[in-house]
Amino acid sequence: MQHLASGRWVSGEDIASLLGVSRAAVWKQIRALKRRGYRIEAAPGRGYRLAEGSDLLDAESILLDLKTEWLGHDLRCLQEVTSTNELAVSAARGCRDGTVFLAEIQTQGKGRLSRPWSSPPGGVWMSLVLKPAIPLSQAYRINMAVSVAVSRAIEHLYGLEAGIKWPNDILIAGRKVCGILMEVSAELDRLEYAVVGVGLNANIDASSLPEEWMATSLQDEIGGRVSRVELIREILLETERACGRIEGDEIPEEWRRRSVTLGRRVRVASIWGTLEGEALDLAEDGALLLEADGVKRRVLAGDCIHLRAKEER
Ligand code: BT5
Repeated sequence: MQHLASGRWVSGEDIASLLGVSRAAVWKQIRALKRRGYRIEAAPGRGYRLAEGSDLLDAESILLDLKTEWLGHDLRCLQEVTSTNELAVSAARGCRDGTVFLAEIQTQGKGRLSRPWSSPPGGVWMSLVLKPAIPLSQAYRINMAVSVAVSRAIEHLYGLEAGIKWPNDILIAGRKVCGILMEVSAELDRLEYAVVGVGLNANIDASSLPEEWMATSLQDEIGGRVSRVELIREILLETERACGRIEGDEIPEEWRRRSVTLGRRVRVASIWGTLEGEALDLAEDGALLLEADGVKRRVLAGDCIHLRAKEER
C-alpha cells in the first residue's frame, strides 16, 4: 500500500521486487485494495497509481509531513480492529508516550458505558496513548485538551464552527461529528497512562446512521470528501500543543469559549439520577455546575441533553 501512497505511477514489477513477491500476488493485492474502496488506476506499460483524491489512510503518508515533536511518531495504522481503544489499552504499558493507533474499520467500536460506536470505512477511528506527568485527579484535563484540539483542527481546516458539548462531544450545528472516550490507568494518584479514543465522522454518509443519534460528518457539512491524512496530522499537532499547556487555565478557558453547553438549559442523567437546570460553568475538576430549582449542583459525569425551547419549563 505504501508504494502507491505517493500518487505516482509504479510498475507491478517494481512493487513485486520491492516486496519480494510475484506479479500475480501484487495483482491480487491491488484487487483487494480496490474492493476495500481505494481508487487505483492501472495502465499498460506504466503500472498502478492511486487516483487523485483517494483517501488513503496509511502511516507513511501521515508521517511524511507530520509536524509534531513527539505525538504520533509511533503510528500504527491497521485495516480492521475490534476497537482502537481496546488495542491501545492492551499495549499501552509497553508503548512510548504519544503512540497512536488508527484503523480503517472498527468492528466493536465503543462509546462510554460500553455503548456501541459505529465505525464504517471513511472515518477517523484513532486512539492516542498519552503519559503526561500529572496526578490522576487532573486526568480530566487530557480529555479537555483533546476536545479543544479536535474542535480547533476542524475550524482551522474547514472553517466550520465545532462546539464542545459537555462532557466532550464535538458538534457542528447541533449534530455530533465526534465522540471522545478516555480510559486511564493509575497507581494510587499517579497516572500511568491515558488512552484517548477519538471517533470522528470524516468521509462517511451520516444519513446511514440512525437519525435519533443526531449525527453529522465532515463530508456532509462540507459537501465533499476531506483528506483524512491532513485532518489526522492537524489533530495530532493541535493535541500536542494542547498537551503542552495541560496545566494552568488556558485549556479550561478555551474549552469554556468553545462550549455549546454552558448557558443552556440541560438535562443530565448520571448514576445519581437526573437533573434539569441551567448549565452555569465548568468546575475545577471538569464537573458541570448546574443551577436546578434555585440550587447549585455539580455533576462529575453523565449524559447531557440540550433541551429545546418547547421542553423548557
Ligand atoms: C462517545 O461515547 O461519544 C465516545 C466515542 C469514542 C469512539 C472512539 S473511535 C476510536 C476509539 N475506539 C473505540 O472503540 N472508541 C473510540 P458516547 O458519548 O457514549 O456516545 C455513544 C453514542 O453515540 C451511541 O450510543 C450512539 O447513540 C451514538 N453514536 C454511535 N456511533 C456514532 C457515530 N459514528 N457518530 C455519531 N454518533 C454515534
